[in-house]
Amino acid sequence: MGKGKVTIVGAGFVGSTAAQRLIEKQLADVVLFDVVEGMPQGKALDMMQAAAIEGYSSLIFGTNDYAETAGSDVVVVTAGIARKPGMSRDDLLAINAKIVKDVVENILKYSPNAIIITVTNPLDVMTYLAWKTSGLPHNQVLGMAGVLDSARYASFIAEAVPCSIKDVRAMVLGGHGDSMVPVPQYSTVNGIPITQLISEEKINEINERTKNGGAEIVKLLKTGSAYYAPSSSTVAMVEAILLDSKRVLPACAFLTGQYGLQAVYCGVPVILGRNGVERIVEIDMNQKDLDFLKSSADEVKALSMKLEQEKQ
Ligand code: TXD
Repeated sequence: MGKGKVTIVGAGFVGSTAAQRLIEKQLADVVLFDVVEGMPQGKALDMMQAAAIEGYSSLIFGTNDYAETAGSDVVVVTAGIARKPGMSRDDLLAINAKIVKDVVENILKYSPNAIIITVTNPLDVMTYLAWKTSGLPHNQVLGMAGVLDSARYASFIAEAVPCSIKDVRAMVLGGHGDSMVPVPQYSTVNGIPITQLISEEKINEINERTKNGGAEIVKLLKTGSAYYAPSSSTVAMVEAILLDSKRVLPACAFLTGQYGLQAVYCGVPVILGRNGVERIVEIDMNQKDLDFLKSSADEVKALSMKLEQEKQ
């Protein structure tokens, strides 16, 4: 495959940091879109000038015009507002729904066959909405959350053992909210289950910290939410798609009966390649975790329905 084209909609903290990581890795040329006039152009110019020192040859272009996004292979949607202290991800529902719908409609005019990765919160519902609005096959519309939640889990595991984070493989499934499901039995240090390395009490503590990982950072920052790890996570997904590398990553994907869940977007392990979600991997889970996954999916479904009712 030749050099790809990636559009990032929303040139805020997550969007611009993801753009920077993408061009530094020379994965694709990037179009950075935002509704704020001049801002994406300014950031893109700044990053283009950094290329003289960093030595990357990917191009980045900032715009307020959707026409410039034409022919994108992958479109990342980070447009919206971020959480403020005390706000839940769901408080963002109505505002961000309007934005995401508008973004997807415009993107499709110029890139009718793109793979869309949503990042905007509340993540699972926004991914459902993006898919509904797009009319695309569901393998082409997915959301970023599990990679981030698993990265947070991995960092807490490495700290608790303690061991190199390079050897940690962590798994967090479910919705991107308070009901996410860290899965210790599938989390390992170089193949060794963490249950053999960390006490049950400490694992429970880490699980809770993972679930509140986003809120912990929001509270510290006071304005805005996390963006370094979120942008890394997004770029890992874009990379797997552009390079068709078939990585197994947790992502928010449309379920058609897997895990006993029907017609809902939820975080599960998937195989990511050039066609987006190429397979949903069903792993054996204990009943307790399956119940958690189901209630997490039920919450997403309830919010998606609330959104549809509000539209009417
Ligand atoms: O795990 C995850 N999925 C997440 C999600 C991790 C981190 C952040 N998460 C969510 O992503 C967060 O709750 C927000 O909903 C989005 C974006 O977070 P970010 O921190 O980047 O927010 P910013 O800095 O406020 O950037 C949002 C940009 C800003 O520049 C706006 O001008 C722009 O979105 N915006 C728009 N762009 C295009 N089109 C429209 N309509 C629009 N409205 C706002």
